Amino acid sequence: MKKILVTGALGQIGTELTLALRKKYGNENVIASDIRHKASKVIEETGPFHWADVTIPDTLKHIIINYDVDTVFHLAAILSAVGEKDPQLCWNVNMMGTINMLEIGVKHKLDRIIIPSSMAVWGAGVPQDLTPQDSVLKPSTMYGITKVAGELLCDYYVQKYGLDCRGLRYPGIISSETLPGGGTTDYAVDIFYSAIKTGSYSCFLSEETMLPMMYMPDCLKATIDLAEADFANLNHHSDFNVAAMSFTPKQLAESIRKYIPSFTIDYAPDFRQKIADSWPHSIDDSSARNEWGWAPSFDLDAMTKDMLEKLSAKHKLGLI
Ligand code: NAD
Ligand code: AKB
Repeated sequence: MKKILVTGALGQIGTELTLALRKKYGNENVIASDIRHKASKVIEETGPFHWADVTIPDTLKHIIINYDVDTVFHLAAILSAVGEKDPQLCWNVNMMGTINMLEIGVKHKLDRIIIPSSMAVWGAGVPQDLTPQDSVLKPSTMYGITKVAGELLCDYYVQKYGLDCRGLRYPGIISSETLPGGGTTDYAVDIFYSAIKTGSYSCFLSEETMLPMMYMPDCLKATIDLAEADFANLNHHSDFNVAAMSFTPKQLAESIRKYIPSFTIDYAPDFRQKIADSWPHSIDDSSARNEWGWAPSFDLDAMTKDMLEKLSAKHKLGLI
């Protein structure tokens, strides 16, 4: 990994992944790209940023040729809640973006491409507790459908063209730097901003909705560790289950109350409840642990403490 392109680099994960990769591989060696024209100050100040639409392959090829890119982290996507509001957009960005990236990978002989998947690949027909690695994939959302098809496409390109393509099924990601982009697990980020700013939160999922989640430092570690793993040791490629913790909105509120005792929460479930109900409660990630040594560091209370400290500091500075 000498020259790296990150697509969707202004998103929740892309922003922090770009910064982590720049720290590790050198600022000039990590090119950020997104369909949004204006990058955040920190992304623009620390390295190259280019506009690119993943549905238009020439915009990607241009960067790959100019910078002699050998590795791509393909993060541009439309997430579950936005995807249910505009299924065609979700299909177009997620599927065209993925196949364009894979085709470029073959034609430009890229060393490797990392394409995240999601726990949204699951739906009916699997155990919701400790959902296994190799299982029935029958999602009920357009987003989930694109994630299943994306995994299958990656595995096809591995087998047919020998392309090195890897991916992992993230649970809901919680972070303090960039707001999430329109998913069903966004409540678990929003709740912290509300706790700091107003001391109360109205949750769009019901209090007992148990979902797998992961704190951003673990997400970055998982992504970079998988990207750096020896391909020869991997039996799976595009679909590694990864897990860190599972909790309900009620349990998250209780964790926040350990630090802000007056915090209050109420529940007003909306269309996202149905999506959440179709996803696992917890995930079996033993293949990731065995094949590339995955192990998370943050549990619920450790994450809550860190999120509240980071957001309180930003709030005092008037940044949120
Ligand atoms: P996000 O919505 O925060 O960011 C996605 C980025 O893609 C945005 O900055 C957006 O501007 C950009 N984008 C949209 N359409 C584009 C296009 N046509 N061309 C180029 N860029 C475009 O998403 P995220 O949370 O950072 O997710 C990154 C990846 O991780 C996605 O594949 C997502 O499915 C996966 N994932 C995320 C989570 C999570 O909780 N954040 C969980 C599971 C999987
Ligand atoms: C979403 O809620 O859509 C994402 C995901 C789990 O893929 N956070």
